[in-house]
Amino acid sequence: MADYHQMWKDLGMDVETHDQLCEVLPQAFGDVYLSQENRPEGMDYYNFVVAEIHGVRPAELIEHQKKGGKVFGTFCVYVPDEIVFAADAIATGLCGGSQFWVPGGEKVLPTNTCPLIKASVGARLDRTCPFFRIADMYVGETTCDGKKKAWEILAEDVPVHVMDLPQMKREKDIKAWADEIRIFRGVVEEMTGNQVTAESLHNAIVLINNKRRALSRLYDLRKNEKLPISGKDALLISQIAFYDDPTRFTEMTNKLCDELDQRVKDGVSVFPEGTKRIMLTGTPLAIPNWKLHNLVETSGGAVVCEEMCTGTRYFERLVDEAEGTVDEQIDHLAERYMGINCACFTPNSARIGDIIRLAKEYKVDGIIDVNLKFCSLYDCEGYHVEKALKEAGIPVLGIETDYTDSDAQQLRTRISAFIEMLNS
Ligand code: BJ8
Repeated sequence: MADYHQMWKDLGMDVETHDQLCEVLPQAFGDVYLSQENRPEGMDYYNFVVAEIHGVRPAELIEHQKKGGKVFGTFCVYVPDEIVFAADAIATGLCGGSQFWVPGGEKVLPTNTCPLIKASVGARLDRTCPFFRIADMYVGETTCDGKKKAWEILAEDVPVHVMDLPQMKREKDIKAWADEIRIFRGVVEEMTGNQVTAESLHNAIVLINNKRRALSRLYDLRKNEKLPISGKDALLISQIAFYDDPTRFTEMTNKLCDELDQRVKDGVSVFPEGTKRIMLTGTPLAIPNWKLHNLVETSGGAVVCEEMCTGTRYFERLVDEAEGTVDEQIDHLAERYMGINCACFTPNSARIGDIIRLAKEYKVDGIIDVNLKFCSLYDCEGYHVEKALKEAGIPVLGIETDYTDSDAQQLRTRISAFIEMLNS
């Protein structure tokens, strides 16, 4: 990575502690990613993004701010990036996926809080992530209890706007979410000094839909019997989608998909024939959480799909691109976003339908139901997920884990046994 120390100092970061993270990340990335054989050439771009993860994109965001632009940090796939981009601002994902930030979060949160929340709070309070320093405003939501309380803690340190997400999906809830988006529009307009117009919102909807189209194309390629790309690489792309420039990301992902199309035509696969096809479902895997994919793909399996927010929940279904008033377009946004099936909703039976549909589409042999430790929403929903999968005759393995490596060996044993069972 180039030298960004001055930029980090200017951001008020704890550069010394941050250096420790910079030291371990390349090794971890090399072990998990660069050791793979026959990777598509198009992955070079994403390798570069990771190598420069706290450099290139943060520098772009700072450049944008120097020109008077604003940056909004988000933590959930219900927050509509379209509103932010329509006001000439930039949205960037902020979810923390590393154990490195967890102890910082534990200084202010109970230990039995989900690691995603602890890492996100720790990254801000310990001043060890440039993205968390750069964002002018954080946008939270009322999805789970831990997050709701985390916003209150973060708000002591940085401006936070919280969107009130309904927890049911009746007609009135969709209307309520549209109203929340209208309030969010006002907040973004005030913060940026820019108007969200019918034209700018339409352009932003097309911009983000194009990103969804590219991801959808990538995932479709994973439906092939011969897999042109590993699950690990697909996960990395999904993770990068949250903070890369959307236009460039779409272009690079489509370019990669062109290469993968050719691989499919040539019958190239990155896994030996007969490798068991595994789908992951459950809580999101924020960057740099590659633990489970790495375990599966070094235990004789291939991850072919993620029914997760770092997966299909992020890109499935497009926002209606019909031109109209800002109000009409906000209604379209509410419709699309309320179609995401997170465990914070009750009932959430549509998610079960999604999992079974995806299992068929991706020709899945077995499913791993993943729960981040202390996420009671997905943990409790696991009852219905696993029951439905058993009824559908789809083998399932339920696991709970966190960001540490302490359970890696035990998980490897269980995952290997599961894959072996699928083979027998
Ligand atoms: S739409 S999954 S991104 S809330 S933080 S709920 S893991 S205890 S991240 Fe999420 Fe939006 Fe839902 Fe997706 Fe559980 Fe942890 Fe809460 Fe979490």
